[in-house]
Amino acid sequence: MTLGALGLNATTTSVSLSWSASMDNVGVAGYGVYNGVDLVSTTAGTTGIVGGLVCGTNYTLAVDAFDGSGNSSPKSTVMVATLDCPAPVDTTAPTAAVTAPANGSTVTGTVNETANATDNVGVTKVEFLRDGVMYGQDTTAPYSTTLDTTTVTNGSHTLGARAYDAAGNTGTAANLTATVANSASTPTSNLSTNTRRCRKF
Ligand SMILES: [Ca+2]
Ligand SMILES: [Ca+2]
Repeated sequence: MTLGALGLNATTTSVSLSWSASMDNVGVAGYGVYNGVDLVSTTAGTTGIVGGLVCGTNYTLAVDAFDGSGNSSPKSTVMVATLDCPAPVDTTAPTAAVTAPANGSTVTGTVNETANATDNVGVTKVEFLRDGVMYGQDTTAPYSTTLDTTTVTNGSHTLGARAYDAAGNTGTAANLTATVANSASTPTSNLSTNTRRCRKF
């Protein structure tokens, strides 16, 4: 008994095999399908499936024919690789922390808000939040933006940050509190200085 070449079709976890009937068809009782030296299944037909395989891995599969007396043909073997494993899905959220200004600080004019952000794959964006509303963003480390505090009311405000990764996971930093204390008299004092200078001349 002899078998011809094996036809095959691989998925990520299985390989389907097909073969032509043995030339000695009259005496064939069935066929054995092997993964390496291990017999996977026997069949009277001319197709078989080897399942439970690992993606992206090479296997040596084989088929032989046997007759009713326990005689087997030489194995017809084939080397086959299962399909590449799918890319792993990133389910780990980034972490973020605001690094400036200091919690509890008093701020005036234009201030820099900076943040650290990390991710198991990569941070794609950091959004900066004032009182929970995004007011700036940065897509490259180091992460920072500027806040013009003259556009907000004097008093206590929260500053936060939210980091994103490419899979859409987000990590939100703990808010810090800063007190905005812009003085409305600042332009007046400049005028006073100018006035004094004028008097000298
Ligand atoms: Ca991630
Ligand atoms: Ca940056």
